[in-house]
Amino acid sequence: MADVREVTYDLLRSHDLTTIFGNPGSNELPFLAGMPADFRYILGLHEGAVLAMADGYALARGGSALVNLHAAAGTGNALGALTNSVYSHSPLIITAGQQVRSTIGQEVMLANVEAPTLPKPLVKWSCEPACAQDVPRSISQAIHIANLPAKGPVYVSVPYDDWGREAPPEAAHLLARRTDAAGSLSAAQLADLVGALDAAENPVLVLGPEVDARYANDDAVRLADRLAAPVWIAPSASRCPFPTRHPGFRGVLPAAVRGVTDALAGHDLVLVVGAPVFRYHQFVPGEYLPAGARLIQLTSDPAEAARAPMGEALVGDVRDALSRLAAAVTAGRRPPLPPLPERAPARTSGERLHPEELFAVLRENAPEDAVYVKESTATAAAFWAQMDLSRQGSYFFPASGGLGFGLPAAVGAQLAHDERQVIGLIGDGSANYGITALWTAAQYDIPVIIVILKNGTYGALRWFSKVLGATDAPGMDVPGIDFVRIAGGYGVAATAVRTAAEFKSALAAALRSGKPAVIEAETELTEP
Ligand code: TZD
Ligand code: CA
Repeated sequence: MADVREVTYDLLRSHDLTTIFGNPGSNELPFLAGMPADFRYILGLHEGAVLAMADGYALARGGSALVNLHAAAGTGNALGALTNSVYSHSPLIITAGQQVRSTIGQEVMLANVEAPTLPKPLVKWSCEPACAQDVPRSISQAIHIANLPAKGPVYVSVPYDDWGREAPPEAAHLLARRTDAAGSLSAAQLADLVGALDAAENPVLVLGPEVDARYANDDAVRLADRLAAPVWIAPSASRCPFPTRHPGFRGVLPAAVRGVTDALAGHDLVLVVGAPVFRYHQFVPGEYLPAGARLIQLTSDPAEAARAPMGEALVGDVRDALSRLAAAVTAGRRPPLPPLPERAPARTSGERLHPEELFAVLRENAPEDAVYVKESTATAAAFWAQMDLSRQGSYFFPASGGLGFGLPAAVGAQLAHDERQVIGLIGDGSANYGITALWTAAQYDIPVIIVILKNGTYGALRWFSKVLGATDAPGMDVPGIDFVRIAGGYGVAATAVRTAAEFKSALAAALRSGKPAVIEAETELTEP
């Protein structure tokens, strides 16, 4: 008879979860000992990096990822990173080792007291199975919950003496279980929506991360073309759902109430697809919508639909909705939009490399299908001004705003992508939260390129401090960090550059090397 551990490995294999991102402890060793040969273990040195690597892997792969943490301490270290997985709807299956079942109540060392409560409210679901025999079914339940809409992370705590117990025969059914969502708009809902779009004088599309996550970018382009409507990316963009050189592309909406309303002025219908309404950041109160505008949101997430402060919402699959809308709306009601004006040349500054120059070098020299994981907060405007992104899955940014995602997520994304170069664009502040992922890149030979934009300060906070009138707050600068030596210490080749020409040649060398590389670029401070 198979034991709980064997059945669990079979179950994980049946869901293509054969990569384990983890950092082990005593509670996890009984599960990990004798790991089957078709599984691989990716060791991260801090659980924040472990979780963000798994997240990057899941996002790039368009699937779920398995994480194994050590009890409460390991879970606690991962929670900051987990805030991003909530808002990127990453179906992470997080397991944590627990002390021997009969000793948890005594609070022995490394017992995870109230384990299922610990990761709340960040996880969609959490549990510690009621008995060893229910471990495989509980993990199966976790996997299905994580992957059904709205997707999101889940957590299962497993006492380590459970693994060797006999599994019940009915656990075999779990290996064949499949669940799938079937949330399409009804014919009547579709007809209403088509009617609204056809009747609108001046409709606008606002696209969010779910469009890119559902590989619906081309459907969005078809809809925009048929409507000849402009397209914005929803505020606080964590992905890029629309080609940035398309005639309709207008940029990323500002993350403030008044900024959104001003940008959408003149539109009578705002169709928001695959985004919350809205993820604001700066508090700039005002009217939530331009006068006379109707807002309709399409999302797979009932919570996103319910918590919006205005508008109507339809909950269902956004890809299905976009492709059916694109086929059904009346084309040719407006003349096609003219091509975008030529891009302004990259800004320069006297002394230091301007981020726009750096991004222009990337645009011209990195592979056209490169994947960018960005976590440099003061360079948002520079990035969107200079980059061309045209493909699905080309851009990832921390979805909750929690730093420590970017560098490890770039490593995880590169692990998922044999065929696309992943380039991390990481601030000299952000880099530190997940820096240990460099060691994982070196040890597992993951050829990610990490560009560290070194302006010596928490640039976005410098800008925010002006917005909030708090310019004399302490703790806003990060001078004196040598990333070349840090990267070298973790086993990753690194170079420092100061000019666009130096960056161009360092980038070319990194691309040629097929090895992980860090490029530290001294850059000018800019505003987001
Ligand atoms: N800690 C965590 C975990 N997440 C955060 N978002 C912050 C602190 C606050 N924070 C921001 O929101 S932006 C920022 C901080 C510290 C500055 C990041 O600096 P950077 O990038 O060097 O990475 P820029 O380009 O200089 O802004
Ligand atoms: Ca910085």
